[in-house]
Parts: sequence; C-alpha cells; structure tokens
Amino acid sequence: MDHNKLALPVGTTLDRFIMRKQEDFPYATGELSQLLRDIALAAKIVNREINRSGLIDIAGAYGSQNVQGEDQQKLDVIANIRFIRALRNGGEVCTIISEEDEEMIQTGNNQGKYVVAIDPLDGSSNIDVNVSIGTIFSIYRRVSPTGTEGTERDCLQTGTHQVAAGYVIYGSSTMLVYTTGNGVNGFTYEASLGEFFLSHPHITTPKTGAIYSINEGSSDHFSEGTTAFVAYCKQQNYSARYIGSLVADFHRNLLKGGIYMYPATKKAPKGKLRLMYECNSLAFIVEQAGGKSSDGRNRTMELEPKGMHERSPLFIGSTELVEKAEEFLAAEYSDVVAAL
Ligand code: P6P
Repeated sequence: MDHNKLALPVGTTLDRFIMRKQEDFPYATGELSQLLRDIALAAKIVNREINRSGLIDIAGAYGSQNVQGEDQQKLDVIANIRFIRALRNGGEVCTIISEEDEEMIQTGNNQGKYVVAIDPLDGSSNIDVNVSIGTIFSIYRRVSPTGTEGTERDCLQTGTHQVAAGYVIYGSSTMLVYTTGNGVNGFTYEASLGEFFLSHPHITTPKTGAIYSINEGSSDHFSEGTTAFVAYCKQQNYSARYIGSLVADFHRNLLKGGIYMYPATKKAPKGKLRLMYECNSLAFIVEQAGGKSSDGRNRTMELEPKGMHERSPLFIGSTELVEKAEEFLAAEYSDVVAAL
C-alpha cells in the first residue's frame, strides 16, 4: 500500500505534514517545504503580536500610507517586517511583492528559486475592534535564471503558475490554510505548544450555498448585473454575511458554501482587491477545494497581470453561485455589446 496516499490523521503537525507530502514529489528538494515552514514561523510571530495588540502600543494607525493610499496600521508594518524577515532568513525566496511596499523587495537570496506575493495583514482596519484579520500569500517559481535578482517577469506571472497559495486567519482560533495543488488542508495553531496541527484535512467547498457577501453600502455604484444578482440572492432568501475582512468572509464561505463579491463599481472600475496577493491566492485555494473564482467573466487565475498592485473584481466561492453571478453579469455585457 502506498502509505503516502493515506490521509494523515488529524493532529499531525504542519512540519510532519509538509515532510510527508514532500515524499509525494520524488524530485522535491525540500526548498518549497522550507519556504512553507518560513511562512508558518512568521504567522506564529504575527499571531503573538496581534494577540497582544490591545495590551501594548501596537494597535492603531502607523501614521503613513501604503502604495494603495490606505492608512497603514502599526500591525500592518509589523506583519510586513516579520514576513519579509522570515522569507529573507529562510533563503528560498529571491524576491517578494507585498501590499505594503510599492517596489519589489529583493531578499539578496539570488539563488532562491521562489517568488512570494503577500498581503501581510489584510483587513487591518478591523484590528482595533477585535474582528478576524488575515495574511494572504502566493508562491511562484522564478522564471529568470538563479544567481540574479528576481525580475518583474518573475513577479507578474498568471495565477495558473502558482506552486502554492494560502492564508492565515487570526480569529477565534488562528488557522493556516494552504494548497500546493493537491487539495486544501487547514491547520489550527496551538499557541501553548507553538505548533500548527492538521484540523481540516482535504477541505472541499459546497457546490452551492445560501450566503452572499458584498458591501451593499456601495449598491448605488453597482453595475446592473451585480444589482440583479444581489436581488436574485434576496429572492432565494440567502443570508447576507459581510464581515469586511476578506479572509474571514472567504474562510466562512469556503467551509459553509457561499459567494464573496467585490465587484467593479463606477467608483472602482477594477474593484478594490489586488490580483497578485489577494484574488489569485484565494482563487487557487477555492479551485483546489472544488469552487470557482472569476472577475465576473474571466477565470481569475488566467488574468494577465500588468502591474504588481493591480486590482481585479472578484466573484469567488461555490461554483454554482459564481456561475449564476456570471450569468447576470453576462446579460449586462450582452446589453453593452448590443448597444455598441
Ligand atoms: P469595503 C479590507 O480593507 C479589504 O481589503 C478586505 O479585507 C475586505 O473584504 C474589503 O477590503 C472591505 O472593503 O470597501 O467593503 O470596506
């Protein structure tokens, strides 16, 4: 019997899980395994900072803005430093793109085979009110030759080229959920032991659901298609659930079924969320769990990135709900085409 194919028991540590799964890749040399460990280490450190944020002066605004023009929170900056340091010290990553930095970050590890795109702490405006927040990341193999600094071409790969992606949700419990293209597994952090333990093996998302997540405060700026789909959700008596923290909304819908939407609006024609380190990362996860992700028309993971921080509309979750939303949006496109 091929023991590698046996499902590992709940309670397996992340380290052991990574090692056992590495055996599934006969030519794996361990770099990706080490990189995943580096991310988990940074997540443990950030988790500790978040848990203490009410007690020491690291909550609140940092006093500057990020590349997106958003007020950086102190924990945004701390989380960014922690993940960059862990990836730099781990040695496997040559270049990083981060929501918190306008330019690519060269780690100095020019022999590193991987590039990481990361939102170190998404939803950070929720920190001060104790709402769940998260880290979102994607991992790509570099396409430029090793021994040199990573390039923009290394960073601007389509989502289909991800070798791994995941998120950390710092919530009622802290979880790391990731995929390397062979399904999705969730690990819950036990702080007293300093370990992530396999708690959600082989996560699959329901084909449909009865939850829709969208900021209806922006409904005056929705397109006709988005407006029509939201009306459809209400007619179906779906529940409206919107935390305003992407990782929290996504994680709930992943487990229970549902759709999260951040559509293009008249105010934000490309939506708000970033393709490289929010949309693509969660799209890889949701597809591996049996769900779907698009910009309303095109598969998220096939969108050609034009800039490290470019935005994309996001419709993500249960396949049947995403496809239903696409039907409503297609109707508006057909009207547009007909009007041409
Ligand atoms: P809005 C947080 O700033 C974030 O990037 C996501 O975590 C969240 O889903 C979204 O923006 C909320 O944006 O415009 O609804 O407040």
